[in-house]
Amino acid sequence: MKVDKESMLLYVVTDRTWLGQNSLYLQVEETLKVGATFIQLREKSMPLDEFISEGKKIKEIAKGNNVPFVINDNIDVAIACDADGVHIGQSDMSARDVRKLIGKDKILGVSAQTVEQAIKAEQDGADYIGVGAVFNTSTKKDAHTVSMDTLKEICRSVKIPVVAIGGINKDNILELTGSGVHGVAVISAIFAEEDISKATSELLELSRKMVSL
Ligand code: TZP
Ligand code: MG
Repeated sequence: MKVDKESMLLYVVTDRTWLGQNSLYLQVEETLKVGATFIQLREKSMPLDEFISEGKKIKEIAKGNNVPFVINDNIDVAIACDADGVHIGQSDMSARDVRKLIGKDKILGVSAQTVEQAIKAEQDGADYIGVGAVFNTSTKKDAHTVSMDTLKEICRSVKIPVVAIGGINKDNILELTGSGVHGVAVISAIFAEEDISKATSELLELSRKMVSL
């Protein structure tokens, strides 16, 4: 499975922070059922074997909903569970090396905070770029803020799809209108919400509006 601009519309990144007694599988299923267009499994402190078996299950859910599925950061896990691809940051292995490891058919997403990083990622074989944090967020403590000007410049500088991330919610998403992004990636605006289906549907509709205005 490869990505197109439409798959960036509502890119969902998982987080267990607000999970409580609920099941991450059911939550992922819920967001995909109502139209989330991409799923990234992000686990920051899970033993490798658990991460792999979780990845295999999420892969089936994503496949059943025909949505691309990537693993955050961990290339070994992505390969072991035969995910559609992997998403890496600037402090991870270089995009060029990751591309060699996963092959040309897998999805490679790269986070970029500057125009130079975005151009390099595209040259190194990235399929899409994640840019952020575009707004303040408490979900990722070490996130750097990216200005609206830089976001626009990145969108103008690369041909591959660009998805904005960081602090995006239904109240500020339309501020991204005209930036050139193809969609939004969110964590708390979905997983911190009581009603995940409703939050997903609302964001999807707003994202469609944002990219078309
Ligand atoms: N990368 C940049 S900001 C961020 C990540 C993973 C966190 C996004 O989470 P939220 O809750 O949507 O602000
Ligand atoms: Mg990372």
